[in-house]
Amino acid sequence: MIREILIWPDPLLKQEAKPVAAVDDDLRALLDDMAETMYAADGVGLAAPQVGELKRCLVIDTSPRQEGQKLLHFVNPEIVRTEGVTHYTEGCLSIPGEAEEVERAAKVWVRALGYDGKPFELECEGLLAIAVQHETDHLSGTLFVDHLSALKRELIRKRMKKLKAEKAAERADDVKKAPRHESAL
Ligand code: GNR
Ligand code: NI
Repeated sequence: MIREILIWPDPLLKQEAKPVAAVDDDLRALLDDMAETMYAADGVGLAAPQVGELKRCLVIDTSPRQEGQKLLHFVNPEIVRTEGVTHYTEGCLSIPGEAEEVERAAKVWVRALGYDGKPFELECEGLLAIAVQHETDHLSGTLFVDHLSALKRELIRKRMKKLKAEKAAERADDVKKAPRHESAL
């Protein structure tokens, strides 16, 4: 099932996500929804808080832009080592239409539980390293705009508020146009 992606600013996106207690069928259903939602939105990653679930899990698939990659699931991920510095122009599905350069570690080692609940450690470079840092940031309520100057962040906040107002107006309009339910006649 495709879920609705929250648009920043949203109070849920600022919160710290809670550790996952068990990788069970309920969690796997959420991970499946997240992957479906990420692909539908043409993203390379998605963190659970972006669909309103304050759980420490994420999905990443950089294969459209990175060779040899595939869909990866991370439950309770932890970056255990970083190396080097790089700059990357980042976007975020919760901040549509915006992209800004952010400083990140060039290489990261991440430890997590997989889709099967088994622990693994992965060495990440390139876009995958960027995505892991961007997504784990989401789990602590941090978005790429929090790495920008206050001026840039406030400009983007204004544009997002306008976008959200437009979306809300569109929705109200859809309700008006929709044929009435029998019980409402
Ligand atoms: O789809 C996404 N693309 C992207 C590009 C550069 C740096 C980070 C990302 S992650 C983003 C999807 C998203 O918002 N994940 O939280
Ligand atoms: Ni994001």
